[in-house]
Amino acid sequence: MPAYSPSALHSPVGHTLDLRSDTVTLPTDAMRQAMATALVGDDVYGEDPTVNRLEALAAEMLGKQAAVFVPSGTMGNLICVLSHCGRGDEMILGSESHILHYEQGGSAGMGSVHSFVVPNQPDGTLRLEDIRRAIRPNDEHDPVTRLIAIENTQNRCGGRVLSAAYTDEVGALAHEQGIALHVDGARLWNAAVALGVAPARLVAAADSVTCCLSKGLGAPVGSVIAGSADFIRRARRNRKILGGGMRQSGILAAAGIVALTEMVDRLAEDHATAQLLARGLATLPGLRVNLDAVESNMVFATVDGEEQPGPRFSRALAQQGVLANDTNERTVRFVTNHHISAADIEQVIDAAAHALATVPTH
Ligand code: TLP
Repeated sequence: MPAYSPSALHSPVGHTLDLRSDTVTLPTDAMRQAMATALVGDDVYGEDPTVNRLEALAAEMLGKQAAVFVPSGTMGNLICVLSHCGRGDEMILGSESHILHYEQGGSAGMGSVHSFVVPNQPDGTLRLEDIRRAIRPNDEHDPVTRLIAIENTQNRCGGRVLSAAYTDEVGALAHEQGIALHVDGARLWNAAVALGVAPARLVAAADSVTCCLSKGLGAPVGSVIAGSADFIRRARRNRKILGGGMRQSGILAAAGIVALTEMVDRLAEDHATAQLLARGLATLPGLRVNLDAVESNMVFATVDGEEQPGPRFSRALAQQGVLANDTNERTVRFVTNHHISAADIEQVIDAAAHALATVPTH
């Protein structure tokens, strides 16, 4: 059994398959090896050679002048918002965005940044006309629009992939008004693999991007922010004030380098298992899956039935040794990852068939 196997998880039926998120992925043997032997120094002094190497690699892959290593995607997004906006400034963001739903309102709480929410379309985009309407005129009643934030892949819309052309259009609209564009690219690598496009191309129009190393890429900790050299200088200051200035963090960055050099291409396998899973779940009476919406490593299934069918279904799945998160009273999210093989998918579908039998349908 390899050291990184998720065998610590046991269920009443034996080996647990964890599809709650790709955040559950454990570091590979190559990562542990790289961590054990990493050259390190004090990164607050800029003296950790491994962090410096990771930042240079990330900047190059993302086509930006500079990058900074941060502890998490949440801190990365917050640092970017703080680095673009001042108190009372406004950010335009999507109704299904991670920044809106899952970051404790940190941009307001920590930065006094106001949010103007526009609806995410089912394909994960924000309509350009909605963005245009949301941009404030130069009127002393209004806050100042400083930032537009989009998400690629778009998590709550189903892991939807935004094209480079769309991002270019949002960037052009932002820049013609003197507004910055931020991409929450927690899973930008998935989008790049799904489209067969370089990550740098996907964020060519962005002024900043946050990308996670500890989701599908499997690193234990960390995200990177990339942008212009001047932006990254501001981001470093904001990382420090948030307590994210780390010392011998090359230990962590070493795993991040393995993530970026060895783990990106294999995301195609997660996308293939998501397709298998989606097609299998769609055959089960009582579950609905929009197959056209499955573009990366996420599958959202809507559960028919009464009395909170989503949470009931996910609880029953857990009894069958399959973990998945209900995202509302009817919907359950499955995220494929490098611990879930094509062969495991049969077990997941089997467990789903059994779990559905427990959901009341009167
Ligand atoms: N997403 C997590 C949960 O927080 C919901 C998940 O399991 O999907 N941006 C996006 C689009 C994300 O999906 C996430 C994590 C983050 C940012 C935050 O990353 P971390 O967890 O590193 O703070």
